Amino acid sequence: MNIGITCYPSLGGSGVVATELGKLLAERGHRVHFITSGMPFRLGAFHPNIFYHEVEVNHYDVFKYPPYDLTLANRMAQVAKNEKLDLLHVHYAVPHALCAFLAKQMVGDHLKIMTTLHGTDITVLGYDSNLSDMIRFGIERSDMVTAVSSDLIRQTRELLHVENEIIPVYNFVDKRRYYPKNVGALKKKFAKNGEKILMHISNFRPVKRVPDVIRIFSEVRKEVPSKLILIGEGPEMGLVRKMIAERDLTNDVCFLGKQEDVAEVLSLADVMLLPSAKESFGLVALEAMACGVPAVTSDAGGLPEVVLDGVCGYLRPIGDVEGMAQATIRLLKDEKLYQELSRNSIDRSNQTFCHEKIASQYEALYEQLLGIG
Ligand code: GMT
Repeated sequence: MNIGITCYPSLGGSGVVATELGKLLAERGHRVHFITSGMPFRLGAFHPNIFYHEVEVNHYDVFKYPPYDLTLANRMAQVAKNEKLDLLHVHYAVPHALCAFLAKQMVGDHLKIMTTLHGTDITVLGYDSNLSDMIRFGIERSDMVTAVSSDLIRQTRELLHVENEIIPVYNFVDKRRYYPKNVGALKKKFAKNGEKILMHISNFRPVKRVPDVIRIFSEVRKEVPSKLILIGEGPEMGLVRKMIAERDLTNDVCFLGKQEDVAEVLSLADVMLLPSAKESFGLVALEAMACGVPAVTSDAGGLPEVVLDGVCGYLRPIGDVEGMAQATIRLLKDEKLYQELSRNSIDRSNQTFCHEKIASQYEALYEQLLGIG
């Protein structure tokens, strides 16, 4: 198949999933065309079946706002014609589903559109009355719609009253790159006295509740000698640094900033913390699980579909700092329990969220969309 993929190319779960899926499809012999505003950051090495078509927005004086959406739609139509695309798979409803619809109007009905909903396109933007009708329209005009968890489907229906079918397709992790790595020597650099390591990775937006991470860590270290590694950057970083200083935690917290390849650092962690207020899936929890790192998370959104409580981590209500701290302490103090949850985490990520399995699921849906196979 000739497949066009559009996503946000910067750091973020939806871009990661779109890029990794494109790479898997290319490995399977499909020709994959990324149509994006920048090179997707996980694209990596050259592959003969992967093509990159940049969307360049011109800044004419007459425009107060650069017309990115129209330029993207035009580029999608151009690539669809020149490369004889069978379908456009767009990740994130706004503006991508709308741009794809416009491109389809330009090239003809044979171009099929699959839209994958990732979360904030619904759970945040869906509340914005300036956008909600447009998001619903984009979803309804797609030929096929998938979402990364059942909870996201529920929320899409509740919030936007969308009636067309939405198919659940979970996110995945590539077990050839995400597995427990031997990082003993590196671990000593962060925890030279053998302290346990808690980790949090996000875009530091309010929705991630990073201040809760600091509160949880503050409780845990009273009982278990431990360090905290924070990965990512974002608007709450100032507040987080202030909380760390106020609590006299500066020497126990390490900031690694934005990291392009977290597969290399995840094995440093003993526990992954993700206390989010909203999380349609929680890709970072899955990536940690694949490396044998149990996750302690909130029970927001799709997280209960990823992390099974008491099996491969612990889920506590949003804002239950004490509950998440106690669960972490329990896990870190009981080696037998820890090993069991770590093993279960690897098994679950390999079975339910295996890259091969999910790539085949998308491939089968493309074939259904195109009426082949
Ligand atoms: O987590 C974010 O804020 C980034 C966002 C994105 O669009 O990249 O992530 C969303 O999509 C990821 C991939 O499907 C999911 O794993 C995240 O749970 C989801 N984020 C939210 O729902 C807040």
